[in-house]
Amino acid sequence: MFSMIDLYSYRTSNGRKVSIMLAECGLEYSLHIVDITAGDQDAPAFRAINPNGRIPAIVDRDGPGGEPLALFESGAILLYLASKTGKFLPADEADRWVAIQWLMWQMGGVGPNFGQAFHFLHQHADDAPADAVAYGRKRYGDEVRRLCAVMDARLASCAFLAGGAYSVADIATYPWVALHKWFDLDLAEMPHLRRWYAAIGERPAVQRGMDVPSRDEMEKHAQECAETTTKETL
Ligand SMILES: N[C@@H](CCC(=O)N[C@@H](CS)C(=O)NCC(=O)O)C(=O)O
Repeated sequence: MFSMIDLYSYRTSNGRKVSIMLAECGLEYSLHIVDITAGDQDAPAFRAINPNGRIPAIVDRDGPGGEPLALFESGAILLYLASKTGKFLPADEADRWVAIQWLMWQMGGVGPNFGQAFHFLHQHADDAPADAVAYGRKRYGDEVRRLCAVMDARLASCAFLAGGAYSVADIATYPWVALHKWFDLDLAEMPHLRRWYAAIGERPAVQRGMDVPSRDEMEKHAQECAETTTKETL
């Protein structure tokens, strides 16, 4: 099927934000797997779309004025898709700014700090000095717990991060909270966050978006890459 939107992504929290949003908006798209473990993000063709060399990115061939638009930064992509479809961003001006505020809070706080905590817990180099690893774990682990406490307090008085309505702020934050077990976070200790996490996890579009690329798609992509490499080296 021909789709107007190309999604460049991988099975990570930042990538999943956009696949959830596309599923929630009911937008068809063509998926291009960018294997960030194989360095695909540095390929010149991808750098032409995202000079920052990170997933996710999209190209909307039916962008503003009918012209193609390439976009990177998951927060910008969510706002663009919300503006394109009129979904998941409140129409009321004050409510809209509150939703943008919580989206920015995710982009500047949750994403970077959860990402660094994950690195120091699970991805650091084998020869990284033990005291540096311990320092990183404490610094970013403390920040992850603080951010979760902020969410739990906010969600004590609101159904969703931006208030009464599900929005891009929730879509951006959910895939990071979904990693809670990797951070040894016990959601039972944060009942409001746990309630929010369970409610969002029940949404069919969220379930579809979280599984992009699927394990089958990843395997197929890896096989295709191996075949291309074999042909090129013969
Ligand atoms: N602020 C960016 C962060 C993007 C980002 O860090 N993506 C990661 C995957 S979650 C990536 O592409 N990593 C590749 C690398 O580090 O080389 C966004 O939200 O889009």
